[in-house]
Amino acid sequence: MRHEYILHKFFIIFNRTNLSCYRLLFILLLLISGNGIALRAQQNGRVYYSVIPQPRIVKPAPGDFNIKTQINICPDIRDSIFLDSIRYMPAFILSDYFENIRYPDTCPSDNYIVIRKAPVEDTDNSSAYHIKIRRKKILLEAPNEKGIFYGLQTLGQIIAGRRAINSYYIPAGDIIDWPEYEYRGMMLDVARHFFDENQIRYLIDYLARFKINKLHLHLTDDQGWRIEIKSYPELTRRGALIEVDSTPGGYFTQKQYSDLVAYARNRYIEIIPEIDMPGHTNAALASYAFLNCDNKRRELYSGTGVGFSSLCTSKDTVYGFVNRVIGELAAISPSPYIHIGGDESNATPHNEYIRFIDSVEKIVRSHGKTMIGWDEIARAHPDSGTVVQFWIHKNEAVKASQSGHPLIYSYAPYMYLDMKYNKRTPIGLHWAGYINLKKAYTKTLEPVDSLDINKFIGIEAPLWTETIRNMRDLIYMTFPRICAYAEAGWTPRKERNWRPFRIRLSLIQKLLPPGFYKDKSVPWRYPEKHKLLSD
Ligand code: TNX
Repeated sequence: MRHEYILHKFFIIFNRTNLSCYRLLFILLLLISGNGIALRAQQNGRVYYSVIPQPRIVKPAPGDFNIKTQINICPDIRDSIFLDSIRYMPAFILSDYFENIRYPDTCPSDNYIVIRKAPVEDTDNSSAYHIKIRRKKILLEAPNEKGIFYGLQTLGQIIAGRRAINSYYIPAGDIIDWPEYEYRGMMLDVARHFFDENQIRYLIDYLARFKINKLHLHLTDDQGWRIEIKSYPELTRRGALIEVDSTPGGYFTQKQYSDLVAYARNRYIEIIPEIDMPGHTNAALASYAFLNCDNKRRELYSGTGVGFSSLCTSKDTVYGFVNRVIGELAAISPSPYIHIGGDESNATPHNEYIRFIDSVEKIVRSHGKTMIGWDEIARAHPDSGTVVQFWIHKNEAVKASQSGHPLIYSYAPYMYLDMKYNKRTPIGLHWAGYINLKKAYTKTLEPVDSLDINKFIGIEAPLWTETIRNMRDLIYMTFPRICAYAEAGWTPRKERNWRPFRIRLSLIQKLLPPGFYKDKSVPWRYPEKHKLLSD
């Protein structure tokens, strides 16, 4: 740690001065010490670049790149389809930092970013990128558009961090990066309180900055059905009317849903839809009488209880309903996954539950999708490709991992975004404990009991919205914890380090949405204290 601060201070002084003799001295020092300084910077250099999630490999190099108000972008790409899809990415991601982004026909001799389609050494990961920051240029290489997107997000954070301390220099170096896990998600419950497409777009923009790549939407629950199903119009005509506390609800038309999927996709985020069943279905039971065993429509529900509702799992017509719902959803959702919930079905007899999950799994597969379910589904006999989302039941999760299922880590005591930060948090629940930023950062992906962490395809942080009423609440509970989860999902364990994470977070705090929670463990005034006087 000490080295890190000293090195950081050194760079600040180094960057502040334009005296070339100091620079000469620095280069001399480098030469004398061989790789000494560079290596130390690498070992202790987690704040060398202010990036969240922390990149896998960072190698400092001598010198620095001077950020001016204008930048030249020079794509070095022959593949015209590739070129078309990345041409406007730099402006889209870097426009906050440059008054003027130019695309000159011939590249100038300094102050430019070259973007190149090229493999990244030592990996064939489809999200990989390599950034080389040198005195006169920055080179960004990736084998595909997604890698370029991630590289530009990284570059944006680096610049934001330098700006935060008033520096217009980026220390030179190499960043070679790709994610540890393919699945890095957040879940939003739009059933208890509805969030519309514009609100979700706003959220997506911030999630993309931290390389989150899945957004799971919990579309149905006791309090509301939020997705148009053309075969069953009552589901939204009646089932979407209200939310918790009887405030007006809402839903997505299929068109709105598809537009949202496309918006997310442009930011390399996949939307995964969930229709929760056989429990958590009061909104459906209140819309169609035939879904109930007694053929009586239920009243709409605006409370926050769980475990009281169930589809009538013994009726053939109910399976016909599920088939048409999943069919319509599969048709508008490009994600390979459909989430069927399966949690807290306390009102479904055990044997019926097993039969139901096994049947629904076949239905999902018949529509060409892979099923995801909450960990209770491991009590049934789903296909080994079915994904089990571990939220609380350790035995079920262990059973799932032993029978070869891929798992998603969402363990409630470490990862639930609806858990309060501490006793004084005005909103949220605390049934799984309090989750401050440090716990979110250090505990996520810790083995629980005998669970084999190698079976996990990634992580997902769920935000249940019983007490989350609006965007302000959503931002307050999600940020900055989602940054900790993003890092758990992307950065290899040995590169994850709580103390420098706090400083990186502080340096890029401007990239968080206004209204985020200022967790006491973060030195939020770090940039002010380290602000350079000149530059
Ligand atoms: C448990 S997590 C639930 C949700 C609640 C949440 C509140 C899960 C699969 N089920 O229905 O909203 O707790 O934290």
